[in-house]
Amino acid sequence: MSAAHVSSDDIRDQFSKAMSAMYQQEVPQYSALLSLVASVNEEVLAASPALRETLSVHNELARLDVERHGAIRVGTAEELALLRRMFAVMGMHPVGYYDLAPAGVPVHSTAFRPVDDAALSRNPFRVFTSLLRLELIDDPELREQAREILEARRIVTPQAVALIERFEQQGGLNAEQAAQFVDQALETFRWHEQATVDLATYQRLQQEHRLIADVVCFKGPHINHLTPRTLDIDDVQRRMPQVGIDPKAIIEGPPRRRCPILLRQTSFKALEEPISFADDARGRHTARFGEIEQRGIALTHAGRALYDRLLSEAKSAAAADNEAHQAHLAAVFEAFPDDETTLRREGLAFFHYHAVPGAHVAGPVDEGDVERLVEQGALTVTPMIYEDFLPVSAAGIFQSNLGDKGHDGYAREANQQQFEQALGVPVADEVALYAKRQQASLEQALAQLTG
Ligand code: OOG
Ligand code: NI
Repeated sequence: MSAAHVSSDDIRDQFSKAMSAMYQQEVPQYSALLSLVASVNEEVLAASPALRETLSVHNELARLDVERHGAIRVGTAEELALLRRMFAVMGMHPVGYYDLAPAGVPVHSTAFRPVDDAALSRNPFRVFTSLLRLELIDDPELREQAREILEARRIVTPQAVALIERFEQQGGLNAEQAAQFVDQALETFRWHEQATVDLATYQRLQQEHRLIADVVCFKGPHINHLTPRTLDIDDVQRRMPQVGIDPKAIIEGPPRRRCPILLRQTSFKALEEPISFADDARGRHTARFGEIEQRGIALTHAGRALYDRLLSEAKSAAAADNEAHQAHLAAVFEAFPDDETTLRREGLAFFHYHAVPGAHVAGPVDEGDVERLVEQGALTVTPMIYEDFLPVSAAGIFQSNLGDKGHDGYAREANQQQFEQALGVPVADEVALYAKRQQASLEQALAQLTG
């Protein structure tokens, strides 16, 4: 990157802000959700100076108000591959593979997100991106029709394509090009109230699966939700109805804990919006919603296996409402250690290590000395935040927006290889990324202590 180039982190920051402004304008209820989240966050901070202090030490206060993620759904391999190149301009790379077919949603997905410490701390904006699995449409004629409709559309403007190519050739964009890129990239995610198909086609696709109609019948992959970060998701869930927002029934993910783990999410139900069809018929489409998230510590393979086991244990007794669900979850999750030291010593979660400024130890030290150095106060440890998604939670979010008429699970196998072929590159392994960052922080901290 030359000095004249804007950093990808800055482009992502500009883009996420532009996307938020566009979505607030398109979906006023989302603005209402943002205000509620802002009040709850302020109240939490006012009530807990200690939390404010921790957040400010970890440089978290400034980015509390930036959206944490959005989601889109695309129809073809070519679209997915082109968006991969678009997101790369913003320093967002495909991490993780999520198979939603078992939950009756005919897509598989990845998250485009920043990967290194500096980029994540600058702006962690990520986009959960799903690829429709057309092969799951049983009716061959409908499948072919959907394919043709998708092949005829262009979801990225020619100007954006040119700027992506510019970026790839030059290794960066200058300020003017970056601003143009943000403007043009935004066009891909805009809502179109005019469907590209006639009413009958829409209905046939809708009948096959509501999600298929949503992906196939429009000019592009409209952003279907954005998600701010809250400091108290239980409070936001409780208060949504008070501001006229209809929340989904339960908060997805782990229960409330002293040491929050992974990711908790809830959303408001998708709005019914007026649309018109190519034959001038009028109708309504339900796709767009708002979501909130609260993130906790990233788990190792062992921690994740324990989480998955407890979650499925808890699921076998599905609860009637959120309060009952949370109480039941909390009881089952008593088996999950809930203090940082145990999580670390048992290798259940990932941490950042820091050398205490001014501390010095006579070397050599290695990883076997970590416990002793922490006890001596030479090393400090902070939780590494989970940056990814959870397939069971994602399925719950999808399903809450698909109405009563859910779909049985598709029996077809997950097909990461097919997804990666469409994407054009393998997805990164999220657990390996956390492990690498933890290791790097430890090596750096030990080097500082003995340096
Ligand atoms: C994506 C649903 C999943 C999440 O946060 O887990 C999701 C979609 O509806 O397209 O956004
Ligand atoms: Ni989401």
